[in-house]
Amino acid sequence: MKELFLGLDCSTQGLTAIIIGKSTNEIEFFHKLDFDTIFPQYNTKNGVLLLDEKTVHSPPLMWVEALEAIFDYMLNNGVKIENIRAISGSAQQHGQVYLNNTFEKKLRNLDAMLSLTSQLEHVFSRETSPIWMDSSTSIQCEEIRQALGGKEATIKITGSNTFERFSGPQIKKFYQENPKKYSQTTKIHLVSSFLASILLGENAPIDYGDGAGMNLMNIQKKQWDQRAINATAPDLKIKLPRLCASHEIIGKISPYFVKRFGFNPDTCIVAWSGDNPNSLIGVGLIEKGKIAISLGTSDTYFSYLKELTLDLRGEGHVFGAPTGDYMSLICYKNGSLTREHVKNSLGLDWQEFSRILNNTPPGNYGRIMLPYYLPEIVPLVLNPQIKRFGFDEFNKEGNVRAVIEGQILSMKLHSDWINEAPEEIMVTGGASVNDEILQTITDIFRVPLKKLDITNTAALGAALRSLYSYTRHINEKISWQELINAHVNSRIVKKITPRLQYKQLYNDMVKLYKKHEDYYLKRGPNPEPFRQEFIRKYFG
Ligand code: ADP
Ligand code: XUL
Repeated sequence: MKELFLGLDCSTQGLTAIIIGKSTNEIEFFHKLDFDTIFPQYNTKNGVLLLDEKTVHSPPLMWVEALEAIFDYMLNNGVKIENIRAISGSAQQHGQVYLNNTFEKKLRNLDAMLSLTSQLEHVFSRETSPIWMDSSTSIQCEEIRQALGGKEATIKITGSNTFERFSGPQIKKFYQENPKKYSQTTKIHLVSSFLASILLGENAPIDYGDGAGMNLMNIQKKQWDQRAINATAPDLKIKLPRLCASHEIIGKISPYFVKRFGFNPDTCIVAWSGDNPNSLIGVGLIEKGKIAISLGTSDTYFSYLKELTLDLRGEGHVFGAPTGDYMSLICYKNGSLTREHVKNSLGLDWQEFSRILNNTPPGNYGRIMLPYYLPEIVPLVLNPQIKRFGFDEFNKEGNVRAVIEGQILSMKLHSDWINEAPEEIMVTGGASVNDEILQTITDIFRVPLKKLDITNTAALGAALRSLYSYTRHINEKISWQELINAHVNSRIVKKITPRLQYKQLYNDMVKLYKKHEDYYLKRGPNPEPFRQEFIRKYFG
């Protein structure tokens, strides 16, 4: 009998399941449900409800329905569900789920003859959940930051400056705008701990990885910080689940799943975490020297930290890593959806997009794009607009290369606080299938880049975390290194190396990009003379 380990990933656009075995490195099962396609009744686009430009929510009941649907799919597609020994999960970070006083009772008394969705329909004290794409809480960010003693103090306490999408400012806004509904809320979960609770049949804890994305957890002590809680909303402490280590087995699977889908009653549920901490494991970052870039709905740049290293400038974050250490992260909202917008507005498919990228020269004849199609997190841009310098929106060649170079130059520019120069970059996420985009990343960062044969490393990381915790549980310890060698390093299928002839060009272009950013965002000097000089030097 093959023992199986399940990792789930509830991302912005879909729910993915990956099953791995203990002794082989095969992926035993993979399936992804796309929210918009499978559940049109929730009216989401790319998994979200755009309530206005700054207010972005998702329906939490859709996540419940997706969980149910993926288990149905597994049941109908020959997965030996009874052999699954442990389950862990991953979810988009920061989003909150607001629950009323019926939630836990419902979870404890689920009827296996009825659907999860019908039984959990009325457990929400807020029907939609603000997610990481929401940028509507600048006022609350300022209020919390002031109450905690300013930016630096906030970073030292919580690991990050206050950010619009972080759970604390979002909770504060809900309390200020809907005090009655806030008082009817008995639990506030993250997406990760909410889904873990359903599997567990009771309120699940929040792990140190996802908890650090709330502006509520003390990053040194890994406990809820009373000052941050006081700065956020009254009676908040009792509404929050407890915090736990990411490797904790938080209990056995709820009887509902045993009866309805045939799980073994001893199936262990391992704490869920955020998609980025899960991906840290899924791409094998358990030591210094490597970084990862994830090109999913968001683009993220992250690395493993042995010691707590804060970004006092305030653009980056520090989260708990699944290994018990830390990780650094920078998140860009203008990731895949912005690339898609440019592609679609030019009437291209991905193949044509890649061909154009391949046929246009690095440096793009000095064309610069500030790619703010959506409000941006880093640098902070609340009123988005794509800015083009030296070309217009109809120029196919110009736009394709400019959006990719703009995104990557910005990433290079804003990641220099992580002062360790990486030796290699692991890439992951949906857009990492695109080798032309990857070539631009390696050229700009001047570091070799590796990718795996799968793009959902958050789900793989969750599956690995379930295996890791289970083996500790049965006293059969496997180290992280052994697991990563077997399940991650063996999946590396491609290495792309930088073209050194573009070293000086991209050195100059990062500086040129910064001048354009400063001009647009900080009223810096007109960058046009510098752009002309760049054109003369490289394309004259
Ligand atoms: P998430 O996990 O955040 O839901 P994924 O990591 O699955 O998202 O990435 C989905 C994105 O991948 C899509 O929005 C799409 O833009 C992008 N994508 C898919 N194929 C390509 C491609 N060939 N080139 C560039 N981007 C792609
Ligand atoms: C990280 C972030 C996003 C989400 C969605 O801080 O906001 O990466 O986790 O994937």
